[in-house]
Amino acid sequence: MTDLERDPYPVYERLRRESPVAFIPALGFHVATTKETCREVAANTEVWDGVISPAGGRTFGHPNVLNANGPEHDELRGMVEPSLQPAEVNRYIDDLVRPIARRYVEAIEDRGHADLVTHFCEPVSVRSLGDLMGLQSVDSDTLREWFHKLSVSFTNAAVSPTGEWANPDGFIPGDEARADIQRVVDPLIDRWIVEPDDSALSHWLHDGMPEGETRPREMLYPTIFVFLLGAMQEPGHAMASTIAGLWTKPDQFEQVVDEPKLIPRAIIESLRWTSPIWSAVARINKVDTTVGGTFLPAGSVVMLSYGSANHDANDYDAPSDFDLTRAPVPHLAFGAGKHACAGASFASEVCRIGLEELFEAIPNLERDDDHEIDFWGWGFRGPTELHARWEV
Ligand code: 261
Repeated sequence: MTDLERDPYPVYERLRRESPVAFIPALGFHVATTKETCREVAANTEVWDGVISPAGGRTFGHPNVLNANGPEHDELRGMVEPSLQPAEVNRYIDDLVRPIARRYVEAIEDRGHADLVTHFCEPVSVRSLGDLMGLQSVDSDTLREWFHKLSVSFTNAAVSPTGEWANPDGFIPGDEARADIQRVVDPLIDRWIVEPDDSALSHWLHDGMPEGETRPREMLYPTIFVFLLGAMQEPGHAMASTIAGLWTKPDQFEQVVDEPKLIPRAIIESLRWTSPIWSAVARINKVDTTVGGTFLPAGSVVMLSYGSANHDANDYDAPSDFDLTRAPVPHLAFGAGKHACAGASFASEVCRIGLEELFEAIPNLERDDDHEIDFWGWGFRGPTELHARWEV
């Protein structure tokens, strides 16, 4: 797991060539590694249901939007979708995100240097979603700590040969975050029950419920935890990876800073180049089936390693190069099928507006090459730090 977290690409390059759907003993389940097998498993909802990895289930509990199916999934998906539909996102996103991005740029612009992960990408990401959800009273550092702890727990996937957790203590941070979250969010829910407002969580409680009733909070919490991990962390990863990708091609970086209309293209290429949800969603088959030449008896869990699928040499020339000018072959970073990302538009817009504000305020931003850029993560992936400097 440590090798995969440092750099999953070489192992996966071999898997794509030798065994596109492979059983990984250290995980206790299969991984799908090519574009074709990931797409087939994700999209064929006749055969495949949504499921989460055992470590994911241990972290979030049931029911959550990732592992619910049928009518239960329809309800949870219907609950989270209204505020995330592209037409709705377009209505509010500028007013929501631009002031947040400006505020965090203003906090660093006179300093001449910053780690952009800690001081820009993560805070813009958590504050934008936090305010949408109704968590204005929770400071950004707390939201960052929560996603980090949930992420450690969610990706604590290794099992022993006898099927026990290899590292049971790895779940402690997630347990702490969950307790903390409930302590903070319970009183907010108490208030929203009697005083609904425009926040997403207030709508999660009230929408579609009979007059005078609210959805029980036990129905909401597992999906709240899902959001407080993936939806909080990944727009920040995407923003940071876009900057890191552009820094591998200084001429393209300069071009994008000069022409902000190219930012969406850079984000799309970055989502392919370093997919934030690299290997964190899974499916389980309802009937026996064969995918990528591997026979899978009913009840097999297959992890969709989208970060690998997006480096499939059948679809992309020189897949490990970040290149703004490559033909825009669709990527799988937001998945496919019934469980495709509900927040694709929201996340992309948070990144776009964040980068617009950063490049506009600090057009002479450059990489500080006194610091290495380290990417980390197998379940979720992005740069750990991103040191920049500029003349003030
Ligand atoms: C909102 C999406 O969040 C997740 C997606 C995949 C795995 C874990 C998550 O929290």
